[in-house]
Amino acid sequence: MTVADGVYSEVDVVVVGAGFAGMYMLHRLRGMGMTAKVFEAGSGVGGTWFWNRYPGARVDIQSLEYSFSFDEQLEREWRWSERYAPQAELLDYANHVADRYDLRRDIQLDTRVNAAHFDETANRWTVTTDRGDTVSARHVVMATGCLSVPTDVDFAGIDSFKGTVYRTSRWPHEGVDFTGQRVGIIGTGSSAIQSIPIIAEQAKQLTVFQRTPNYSVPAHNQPLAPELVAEWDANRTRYRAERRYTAGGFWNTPRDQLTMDAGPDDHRAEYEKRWQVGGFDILGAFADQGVDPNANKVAAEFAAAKIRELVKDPKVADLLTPKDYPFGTKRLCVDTNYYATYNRDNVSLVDIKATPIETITPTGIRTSGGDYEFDSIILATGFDAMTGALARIDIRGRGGETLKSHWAEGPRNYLGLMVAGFPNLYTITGPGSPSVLTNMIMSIEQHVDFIADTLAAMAGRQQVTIEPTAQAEAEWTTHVNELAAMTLYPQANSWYMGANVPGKPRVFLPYVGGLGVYRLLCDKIAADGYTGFALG
Ligand code: N01
Repeated sequence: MTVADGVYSEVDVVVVGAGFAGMYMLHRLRGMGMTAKVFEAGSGVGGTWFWNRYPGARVDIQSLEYSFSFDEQLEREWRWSERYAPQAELLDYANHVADRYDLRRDIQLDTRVNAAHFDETANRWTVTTDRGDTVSARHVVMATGCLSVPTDVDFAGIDSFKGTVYRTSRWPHEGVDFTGQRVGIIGTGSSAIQSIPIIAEQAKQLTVFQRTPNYSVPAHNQPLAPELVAEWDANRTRYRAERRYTAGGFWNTPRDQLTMDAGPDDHRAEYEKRWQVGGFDILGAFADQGVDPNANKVAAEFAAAKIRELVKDPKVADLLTPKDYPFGTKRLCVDTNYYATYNRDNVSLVDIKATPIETITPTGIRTSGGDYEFDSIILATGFDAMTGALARIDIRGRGGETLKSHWAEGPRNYLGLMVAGFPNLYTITGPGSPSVLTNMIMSIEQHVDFIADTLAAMAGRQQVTIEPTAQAEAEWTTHVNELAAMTLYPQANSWYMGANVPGKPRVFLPYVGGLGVYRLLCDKIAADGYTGFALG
């Protein structure tokens, strides 16, 4: 191997990304006495919570659960302030974890991994970065995040705009004060839905450009009551153990009852109860709402009635009501005052499905319906989800095959974790794993523990490579797709389906079987000597 202009080094494992996944991976590897190097593109740790600093950014899983569970001591010493932690607190938590476990000395910030090539003779990966590093590693763990690469939206004329263009996922660290400004925001996904109510309170005028409305439920966010925290502390071990075997890895109360076995009054009462609880609990009201179109309509009609109740102008309420995809098949948004914000005099909604954006002008946005003038434009236009970050690294496995070509028709892998022909390469919360349908931190812990335990098992048997068989990969990929096809998810043009990125294969990306089922399967595979994997 030739060393060009970088520093050449050798480690057991390279980890790409220093979000929660990369940090916990490093911690586990250290505990096993393995050497590891973490590369992180950002100038700080925290991943999602490092980048997404837009006003109102906060987690949509309750903070008590959206945190590491691997260390009782860490759980005891960290205190959350709100039911749903705001971004700044989550970033503090990430930094606390980095300091508490002395992780920083193995994390190289401001460094993007460009390539990872497998050398079949040495059974090692060569990883190169944009800073000129070249590292040889036995294993590579991609902890690159599911929603880390913004989509390449390319509005004509954007460079001509004389004001400032912001992106929710690349928000200035010093924050932005919109006081007195005319602001336009493009997009109405979770990022927009969280930021619109806050920006509306600052701006002179806020105009929302909506292509597709989203369903959103209230967060009912509030300071964490000391009694609730005490109750959590007293029962935490049991709660954590139970959640590990639930579908989502977080608190919710799914029921077995079918929609059509209940009457309209029961439907309303059940959905209302869950609307008042807030968050994702509404997805568990009836067992069939995610699979039966008629059952789903009941949920959709309840949500539409709520929008009509909350938004005074019936035309705006109608525009804000989704009509062409089932309830819950795009990621449900969790908001604070989103719908009520449209009752403000300084907020207006533009339907860009009816009057598409034609160009950005020096002074604002031109749609087919007219011109709008702005001081600032915000792009809340989403991410190239789940495969985007991996596609941007030149990953080459056996025979020089690129991951990009292996996944040309959509991701193929085993357990969402490893790819045939790419030995010792692991994708934490990769496509085909429960990932984004779950409490991400709980899924991250499960994947990291599986990887760490696998490496320990291999070391015990003097094995140096592991990779899935082509057959196991084909069967898992079929299973992931078949399960998704049993649900209503594929009916939405969502980022779950890759539908938000032109040219991306239309495949349902996460595994819908649930984290608990998935965990049992992984445990069994390991206990049976790594069924479906070839070890050498
Ligand atoms: O992105 P999105 P997001 N012209 O893809 C529109 C997580 N998250 O950043 O639907 C005009 O949901 C697009 O319109 P359409 C969460 O998992 C969590 O908001 O394609 N419009 C859509 O309205 C979430 O699901 C939290 O028709 C364009 C919007 O932009 C995921 O991240 C907070 C356009 C993009 O919505 C992504 O959310 C934030 C174009 N060319 C994010 N391109 C929490 O609550 C796109 N759009 C924890």
